[in-house]
Amino acid sequence: MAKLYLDMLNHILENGQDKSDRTGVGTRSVFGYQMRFDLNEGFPLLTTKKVPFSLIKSELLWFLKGDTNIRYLLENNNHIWDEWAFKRWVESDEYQGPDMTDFGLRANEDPEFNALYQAEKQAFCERILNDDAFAAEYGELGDVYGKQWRNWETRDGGSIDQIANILDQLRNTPDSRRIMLSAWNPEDVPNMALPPCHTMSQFYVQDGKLSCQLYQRSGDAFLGVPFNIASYALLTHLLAREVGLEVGDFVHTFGDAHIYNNHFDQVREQLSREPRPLPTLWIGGEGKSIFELEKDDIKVKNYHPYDAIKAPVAV
Ligand code: UFP
Repeated sequence: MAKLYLDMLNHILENGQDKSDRTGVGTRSVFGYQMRFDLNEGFPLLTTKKVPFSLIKSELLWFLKGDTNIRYLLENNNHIWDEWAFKRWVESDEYQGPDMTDFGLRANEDPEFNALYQAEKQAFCERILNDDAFAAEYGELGDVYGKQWRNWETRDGGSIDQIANILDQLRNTPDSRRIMLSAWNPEDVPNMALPPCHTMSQFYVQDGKLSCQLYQRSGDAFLGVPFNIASYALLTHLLAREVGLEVGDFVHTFGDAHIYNNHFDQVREQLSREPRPLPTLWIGGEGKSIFELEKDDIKVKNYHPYDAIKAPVAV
């Protein structure tokens, strides 16, 4: 697995073209790439640097519950979506604190501003946890994955539960070529802070094994992609368990696969490390449905990665 991922980094370094991008950082990029992980060879969590599985797990459980409020994530000590909620707060009329315009860029460039921003964001998170009305208003992210997966709005005012439909198809028509999960809702995209990166996936059953293919429109190969691989591998395991199938392959297909210009040193460090044996996935929670599982019901075992490698996030 690690080899497949390291090959992808190498491929982008060697064949990618320099490309400007929305964030202003600049990337080396290729258009179109694919990896295939056999989920029976171990759980594809990168070993050449430590990837925080607990964040991947609580985020996926949050999606599966159809929850779009960051409060659940904060209760699970997961801060990966904070900035998006914080942005809506500081841009609201109610916000009276210090000027937070362009906080992402400024925090990277100015240590003094960064301290102010971190304090302001921490106060925001505490208020989300402790104030119900505030959380209902400002913890809400709106039309993100959980909404599209479980409550896709229809023209007639109803909603579609794509995950329930997938489970239904896996049980009743496993040969179907229509077992799709879409997060890309063209009507909602213009109003989204971050249009879905994992846009669409398809499920496939052969010989009692469930495989999944993801089309990811945009992949930050160093920071985002290791998360995305583990997240969809976990989703495949959870869906398979729910309907009594084994797991097959996770096929990861990309549109724009890129390495940011300020990640090259980290990528070289990554490439110098020899992969270690993959961990395995344990799922407990006997009798609980996929929608009821909690973070303690899911664990990776025998995960012995190299140290984490820090890199700036492009926002
Ligand atoms: N990104 C990922 N995976 C994710 C996610 C974001 O790689 O799950 F949410 C990266 C891809 C890209 C940036 O570098 O975040 C999103 O920017 P854009 O919308 O311009 O593609």
